[in-house]
Amino acid sequence: MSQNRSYKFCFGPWNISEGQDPYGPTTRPPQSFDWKLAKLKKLGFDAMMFHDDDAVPDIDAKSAAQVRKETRELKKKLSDAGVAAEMVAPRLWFDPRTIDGGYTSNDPKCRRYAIERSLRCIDVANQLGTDLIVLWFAREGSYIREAKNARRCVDQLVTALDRMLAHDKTIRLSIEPKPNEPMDHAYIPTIGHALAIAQLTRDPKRVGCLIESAHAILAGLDPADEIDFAMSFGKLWSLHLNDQNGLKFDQDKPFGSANLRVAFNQVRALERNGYGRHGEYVCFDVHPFRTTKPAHWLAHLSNSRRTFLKLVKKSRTYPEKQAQALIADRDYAALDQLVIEHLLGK
Ligand code: GLO
Ligand code: MG
Repeated sequence: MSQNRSYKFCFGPWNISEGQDPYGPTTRPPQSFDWKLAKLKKLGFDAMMFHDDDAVPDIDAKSAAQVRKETRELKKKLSDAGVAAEMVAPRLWFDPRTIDGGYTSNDPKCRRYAIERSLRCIDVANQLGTDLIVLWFAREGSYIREAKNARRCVDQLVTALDRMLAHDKTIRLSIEPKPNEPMDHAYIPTIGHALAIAQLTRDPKRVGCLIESAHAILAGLDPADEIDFAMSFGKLWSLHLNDQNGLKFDQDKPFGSANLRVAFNQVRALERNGYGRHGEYVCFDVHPFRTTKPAHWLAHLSNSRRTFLKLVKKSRTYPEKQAQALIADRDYAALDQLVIEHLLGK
């Protein structure tokens, strides 16, 4: 049904990262935004994702007029390069006012800051020509259960979502769930939670989700099932494909790097649901390994795209008839082997 569809690809400036981890400094020198933009196009990508402060560095220190001016300049740069802005996300996890959470901080002044910053982020998105706001609720959770009232936090999240929906009548909010890291437990850990909280807002139709493969795996879930679930609601508006080797720190490995079969099943789920038909992008939220030399540090992006396209082919050449016969016969051992041999190739 979706045989001739092609996909549009995307990554963010933070995906060309410098190798810092909690135990050591950077291992590669920083690159300029212009360099990243030029590389994006060369690698066959179509759009860029933005945090609000990727678009306007040091956004909190700037006046509304200055933010508008810098956004206008960025928009021109993107148009000249033929690159779209896929989304803008408020980065609510760096500022001292978000130490105890953004929308769910126990301090009302800090909650106010988080909302005001999010409204500014919406203005930036408007100017960049995207109606998509991505909300990764980095610090909306707790380190210890007793520190916050989880019931009140749900109300606070709804209040924040409602303020954003009221600020702009066309904007869509795409929630990116993650069960942990940096928090011990996050309040919106899965797609089920994201779609459920959407129903509590003033305009549920404009609140959807973004699935990141690694985040689903960290929640002990299968990302392909998360895709099918979200797409049953028509609410998968963006996607962060990557990979994750079990329940560890968030690894953001290249797509298919840890488990090719799990990656294959994600591609099959996207294919059967027609992901991309409404202009959605395939984004890779991947990072280079810390050991990567500057000369090779775009490989994780081009490799992820390459693996994705190869898996699209695998999905379109999957021996469906044979598989259906085995399913009808309940011969799942043979079905299992059919999948393995299909992935291994000739
Ligand atoms: C971290 C998230 C993060 C978000 C990004 C966009 O685990 O995946 O990279 O995707 O900040 O909001
Ligand atoms: Mg992500």
